[in-house]
Amino acid sequence: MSGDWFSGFDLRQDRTALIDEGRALDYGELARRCRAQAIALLGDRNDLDEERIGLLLPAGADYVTGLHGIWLAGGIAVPLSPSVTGAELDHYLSTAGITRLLTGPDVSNSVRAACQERSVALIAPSNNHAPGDSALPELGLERRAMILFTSGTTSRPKGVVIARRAIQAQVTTLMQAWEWSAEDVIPCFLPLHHIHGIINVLSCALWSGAQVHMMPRLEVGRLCEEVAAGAYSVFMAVPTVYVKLLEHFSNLDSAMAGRVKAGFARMRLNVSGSAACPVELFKRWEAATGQVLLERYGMTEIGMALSNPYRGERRAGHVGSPLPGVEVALFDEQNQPVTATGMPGEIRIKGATVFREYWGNPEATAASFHDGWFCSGDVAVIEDGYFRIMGRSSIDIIKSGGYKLSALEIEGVLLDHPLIREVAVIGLPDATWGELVAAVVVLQPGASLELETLRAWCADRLSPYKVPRALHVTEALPRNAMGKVTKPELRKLC
Ligand code: MCA
Ligand code: AMP
Repeated sequence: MSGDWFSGFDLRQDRTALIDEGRALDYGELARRCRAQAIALLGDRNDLDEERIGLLLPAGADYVTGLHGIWLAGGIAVPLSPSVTGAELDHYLSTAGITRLLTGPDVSNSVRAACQERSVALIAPSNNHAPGDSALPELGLERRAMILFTSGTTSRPKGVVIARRAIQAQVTTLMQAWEWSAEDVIPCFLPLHHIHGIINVLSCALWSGAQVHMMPRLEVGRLCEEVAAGAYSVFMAVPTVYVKLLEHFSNLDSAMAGRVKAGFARMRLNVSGSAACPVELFKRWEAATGQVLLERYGMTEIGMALSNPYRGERRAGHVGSPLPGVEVALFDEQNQPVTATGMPGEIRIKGATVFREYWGNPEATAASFHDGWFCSGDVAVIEDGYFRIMGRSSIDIIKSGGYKLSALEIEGVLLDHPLIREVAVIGLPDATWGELVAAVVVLQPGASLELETLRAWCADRLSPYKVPRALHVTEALPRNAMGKVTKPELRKLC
């Protein structure tokens, strides 16, 4: 993989790869910096031998050279959320056995403390020296390259291990299906600790020789000005971003709104994914911009699996059909393939794009596969060859603004609150965020608790997007005969 990727960087030399804070970086310079970073990481070693190196940097050139530097030196990159709290970081450091954290000078005290506690060295990007002709290791496709933490049906996030072969397969299937080319220009504002930002946006673009405009966070106003100026040809986002853009259009004067919409109309592709795109949103986006959103379906463990066609009918409310090289089928609860049209089944996936394992968790890895198929936990039907997602098999997974959150993880944290005796966390439907985190709590006798007090208490324990947005205090949680909280009933309370 490194051969393909970096020879690609070298071949393109003078073409712009990245725009970072208004500065252009060409592929030749990017390749040089990646090698310099790899050599700095290697020190006097020949190969990092899958050393886990955390990456805690905003979207920018240092992030890209850090990621590729780790890959070139034979390490495993562990990209982390810039909003990570000390407690969350401690779990990532210990689970993945991270030894060094590549980060900037303005790292928070809680991150410093968590690293100190685990003897993890904080290192700064080092990519400005001439790399010379020092040798980099020869790396095969089976080498593990990345660990991404994902929340699920367990209380703490699991580390999804992705080997070079899977990265290559994930990137190349999308390049083929969505017809990426070196002429493309894309903004990169999605977080760079998830597949959507890392693979679909950044890696597909760089592998194709395209141009990426790095944005540490979504700034809708600035983005729209650039869109109006015709900066981009491809746009990828979660449904929440399209909702926010439509809201923004309605606040612009009509001339500017017209220019922004025309900017979107001129692009060759607008993609939506990471969470269900409501049919209503699909239609509103088409009415505003003329763009028919291409909705696709993926998961941290498998990259992208299903996509509406680039050429052909893109069907609202559907996620399309299997991508090239990805096998996808529906199975019933007896593990039998579902063959009848319109019958629901669990989406299962096979192919080179699938992850290797959950780091250090063979039980969870084994439990997530059946007969070689990865079991997604998502339920779908197939209609005229188009998959339609019906829901998830677990009520404990919440999708908020494209982030996958574990109700159990949030409950575990809230239970430490001194006034909370029992808690159940659920996702409430929300037009902007898809789902919003809501906590239903039973308090200690005589206690009272306000949402804002709880949110403030959560601030240094949970990333902002996991913090409950709604709080409901109740006398007792509804439970079934087995004593298990019946979460569907809770929705009626909120
Ligand atoms: C921000 N906030 C959120 C979320 N994001 N609350 C709940 N859910 C969220 N997702 C909070 C902020 O902390 C803040 O809280 C308030 O909302 C407003 O923040 P704002 O600045 O307006 O939000 P934003 O910065 O514009 O973020 C919205 C966002 C972001 C751009 C949609 O959530 C985002 O980047 N989501 C994408 C996640 C993603 O890439 N997922 C892919 C994983 P307060 O007011 O209290 O300060 S899934 C994946 O990779 C698979 C493979 C796939 O299929 O793609
Ligand atoms: P993550 O593990 O964070 O990558 O999230 C993957 C999950 O996001 C999948 O298992 C689905 O539940 C959900 N997802 C991704 N894309 C879509 C989509 N287009 N429609 C509905 N759900 C989606």
